[in-house]
Amino acid sequence: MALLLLLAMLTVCAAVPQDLSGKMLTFPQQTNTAYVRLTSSRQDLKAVTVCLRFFTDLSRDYSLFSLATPSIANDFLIFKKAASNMTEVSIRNQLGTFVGQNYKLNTWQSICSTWDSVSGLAQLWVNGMPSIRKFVSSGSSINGPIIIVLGQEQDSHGGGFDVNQSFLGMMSDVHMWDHTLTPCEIQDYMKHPSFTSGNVLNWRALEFQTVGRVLIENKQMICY
Ligand SMILES: *[C@@H]1O[C@H](CO)[C@@H](O)[C@H](O)[C@H]1NC(C)=O
Ligand SMILES: *[C@@H]1O[C@H](CO)[C@@H](O)[C@H](O)[C@H]1NC(C)=O
Ligand SMILES: [Ca+2]
Repeated sequence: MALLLLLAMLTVCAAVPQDLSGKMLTFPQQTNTAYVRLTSSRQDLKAVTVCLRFFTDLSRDYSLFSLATPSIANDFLIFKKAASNMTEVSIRNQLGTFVGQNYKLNTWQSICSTWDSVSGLAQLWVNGMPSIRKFVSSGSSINGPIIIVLGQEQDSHGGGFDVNQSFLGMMSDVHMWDHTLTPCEIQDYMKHPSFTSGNVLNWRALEFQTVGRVLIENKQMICY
């Protein structure tokens, strides 16, 4: 009996990885309740690369990728500012601001951010264009039970959402690595479909949970 109960609980708790190749997440409504929560068993990250593609018409602030640990809400945050071409990358609650990279509305865009805890340097890539390498935070790794949220920005571990920082639009190809990708590997992600999947988050085998109105749809191709 106890074994059956345990099995039943495991079935409910363990998210089964899904292959989302060719799919996108659609966030169709501005809310502070709809989001996607990504699961990773990793608890200690000395370096990080996050890449994703998105499509939006927002010209206010919004969150693209929000990773929180219990004591640090902005442990790895990619946050687009309303000011055109300005993005913040917050790591271990330290803020790095990147400017002058070309964002476009109503088209698919690729973004990647790298960071390592030894040098403390972060770098942001937008549609193939690199930023400067900027000091953000060094000396300690991202540590603790991590919660990753797409669609909302966490002000606390798994919550504290603000409708005015929510993401509206579509997102795809979310990958995360436990090391910094080289510039060539980043360009591979941006320009070729055959890049190597993330080893922390892998869109081709993603463990996730959607909450509220978020849809998984086939990625729309543009036909001419
Ligand atoms: C954004 O960046 C691009 C390329 O760097 C530039 O052409 C464009 O004028 C910038 N937009 C604004 C509003 O500064
Ligand atoms: C969101 O922004 C709108 C428009 O600026 C404002 O009226 C509203 O109070 C904001 N909501 C929150 C929760 O901050
Ligand atoms: Ca916030």
